[in-house]
Amino acid sequence: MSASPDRFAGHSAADWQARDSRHYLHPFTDHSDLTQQGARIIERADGVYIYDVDGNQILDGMAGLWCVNAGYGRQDLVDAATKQLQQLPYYNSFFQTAHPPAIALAEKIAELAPEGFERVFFAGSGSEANDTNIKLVRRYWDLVGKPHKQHIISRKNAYHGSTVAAATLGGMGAMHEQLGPMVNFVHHIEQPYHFGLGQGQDAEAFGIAQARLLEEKILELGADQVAAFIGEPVQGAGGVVIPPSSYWGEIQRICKQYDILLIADEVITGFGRLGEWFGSQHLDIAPDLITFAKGVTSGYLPLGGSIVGQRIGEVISSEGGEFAHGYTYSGHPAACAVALANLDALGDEGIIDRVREDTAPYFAERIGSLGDHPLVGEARTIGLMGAVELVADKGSLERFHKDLNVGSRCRNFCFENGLVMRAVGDSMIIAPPLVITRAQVDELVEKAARCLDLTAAWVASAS
Ligand code: PXG
Repeated sequence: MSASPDRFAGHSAADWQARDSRHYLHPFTDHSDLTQQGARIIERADGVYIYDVDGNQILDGMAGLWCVNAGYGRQDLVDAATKQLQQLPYYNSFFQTAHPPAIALAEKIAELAPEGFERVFFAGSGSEANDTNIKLVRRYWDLVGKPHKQHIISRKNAYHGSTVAAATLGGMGAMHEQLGPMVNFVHHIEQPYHFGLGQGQDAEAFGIAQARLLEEKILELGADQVAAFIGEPVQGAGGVVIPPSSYWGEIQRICKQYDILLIADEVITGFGRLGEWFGSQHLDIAPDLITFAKGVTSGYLPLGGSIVGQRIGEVISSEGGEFAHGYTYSGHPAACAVALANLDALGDEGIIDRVREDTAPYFAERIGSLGDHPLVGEARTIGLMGAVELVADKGSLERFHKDLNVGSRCRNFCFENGLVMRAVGDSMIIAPPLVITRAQVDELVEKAARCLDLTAAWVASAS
């Protein structure tokens, strides 16, 4: 084989931007903006830093898209993929076949998951995993003779993915508008967002009240019609909504009382983000299904899936014949091999332990200090997830007018100053790779503070 020239080297940012805007339809992107402004072309990465095609170093405060838990540039993950691609690049698990990487990964995930989770169904993404969950739940209720239990309750601003069913499960208004007539079995209740919805109320009482909205919805629909409740332990894309500590206990009481299955969507909170393998362990949640993706491979290759608890797992695997569901890439061998290497790294190198014992408390203290900034109404964290709420008036906590797009401005200042911080409206979101050090947390917070100053100056000049 002759060595091929590096087809990606030697092109300018302007060249990539022109080719990009001609041919590449991006996810969640306004293409007229893209054509005008040009995409930011990211070329390489190492540790917690990404580098654009002009060589600028940017601290990745979002771990890619909440996924690069073990950090960039890990040769062991690359080696695991290479070795598996050489040995068996693809085979499926349909029709009574299997291969070692998928079997070993299912076993490993069962070992790490909370007690009672013994089985794993693989998908290619979090969206596909949540589609799988809908079918698992349906199948379960059919097999136990309660086929009318079909409705699923979710929450506003939840993010459960982008396929038609997963977007329907999610509670993103802008996505629903483009879906048109919605799949009609999903219902959304308000979220436990204390800063946004519970100002002036005792947080724990607010948590109970928001959980009771589930009970109200179940009673409205009829418990015999409701299959499941789905929730992210901590809502991520919806703005790092950390529920009051009363919330999940009450949700679980309600699920139990009305015999409703509980799905914990751990696509973001799984694999160490909260300092435990799963967010359910950190928040004391006992779900029936756990959705995972992202951090399982630290994003090096695409992989997702559902971890199936005993109640559903025993029925699905012992009754009713074939479960008519699966994806070509369910349990892709290279993705599974990378996941195994990644989980070894997260565990054996003490990365998750360090989050729990050291970096998360430090992150809480340092991000918390941004709460003193005149533009900030609240700065909150859990594990290595954080949100900084931008407000027009620090005294009354009044928000900015939506059309000012203050959050997007702040995000742009961040990018220009070497930091990725995402904007959800006017909530600035942070979720760095789990390997971030204290010194890098300092760097992140210093850059964020500078960008808050720049944003405040821009607001003053705009008003
Ligand atoms: N569940 C949760 C909780 C997620 O955060 C998905 C499911 C879907 O996963 P896939 O692999 O199908 O994308 C996600 C994905 C953002 C953002 O802007 C968040 C996600 C994806 C894209 C953007 O915060 N989360």
